[in-house]
Amino acid sequence: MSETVEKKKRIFSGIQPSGNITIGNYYGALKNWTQMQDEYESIYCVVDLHAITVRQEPAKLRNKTRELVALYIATGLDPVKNIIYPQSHVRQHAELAWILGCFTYMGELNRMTQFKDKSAKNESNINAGLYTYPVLMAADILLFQTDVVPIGADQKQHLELARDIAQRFNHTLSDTFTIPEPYFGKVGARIMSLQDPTSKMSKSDANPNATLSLLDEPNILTNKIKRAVTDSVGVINYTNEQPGVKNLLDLYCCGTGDSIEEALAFFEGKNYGQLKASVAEVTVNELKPIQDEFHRLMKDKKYLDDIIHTNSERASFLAEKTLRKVKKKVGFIV
Ligand code: ATP
Ligand code: LTN
Repeated sequence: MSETVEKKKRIFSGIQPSGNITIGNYYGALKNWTQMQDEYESIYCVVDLHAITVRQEPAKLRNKTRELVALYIATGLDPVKNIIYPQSHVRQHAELAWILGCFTYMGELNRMTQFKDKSAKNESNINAGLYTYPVLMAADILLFQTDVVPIGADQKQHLELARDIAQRFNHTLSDTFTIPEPYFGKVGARIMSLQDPTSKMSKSDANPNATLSLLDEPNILTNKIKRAVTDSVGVINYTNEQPGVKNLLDLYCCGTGDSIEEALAFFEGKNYGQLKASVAEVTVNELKPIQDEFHRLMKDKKYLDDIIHTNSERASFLAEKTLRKVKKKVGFIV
């Protein structure tokens, strides 16, 4: 009897090596990735081409890129089962981005809220790369015929644009790209700043107390959580009127795997101090093993460089298949 082996669906996602990875990046993206790696064929990229849309110090960028590869592995992503690599090692990203840029309207890019936010923060360097950033992101995704893209809620608009570009290309020049679907985790899709819980926790935040870095020492994590902004209500509710408390409950549930209802029942009658102590304990327990593994991996530069080179070649091989097809469709001699 013949057995049909179902082909695994493909995942692609990425994080910029542009600062200290936060617990928002972890719960919003990385942790979901580790939970999806058995079910999907997964490609995880360190998007260094995206990172230079904001000025970076070259030596720091190089270190951060290697560190992020190590962090991907330390959080539990298997570098043999999955493809883990830096974006700049696979030139097809930039090549496809140029072609897709010719299938993207300025009107669409003008509507991107991340561009508006980032240009407000970088007034002296509103460069064309920052503007066309979403086209490069579309190229990342479409290059691998990706089915599913696990991201935080802030990337929803970019993913919708990637779908529109793919559909436009397919309609104009016949079916070429798989249309990707977003995947958002149940909790943790939007972890907020500890100091301003109405804005998202961001690794480029200038205030270190606003973010929990994945590599913060346990006592630093605990102190930052203790200092998190709450409110004067004094009762632990999960509501938009109490964004600080809501964020702490999200952090608690991301760490324990509890539902919000379970957490609310657990904290009933307790005060904010107790909530913060529990969040700190859960966070330290979650991050400590990752930190230990990260520090171990960072000592083995050869291992990391081998992973980077082997995986970049694997990614390049897959990317070239799509790029060749695209070049043929647009009328280049291939
Ligand atoms: P930057 O501040 O440099 O723009 P960032 O912290 O927003 O960085 P990215 O590299 O842009 O991080 O995002 C990597 C992944 O982490 C994306 O999938 C993004 O949606 C997710 N992510 C970022 N911040 C959060 C957050 N606060 N909560 C949940 N997910 C997040
Ligand atoms: N734009 C994303 C990072 C990113 C990405 C991607 C995510 C670049 N390319 C492709 C998913 C798929 C961000 O800023 N978080």
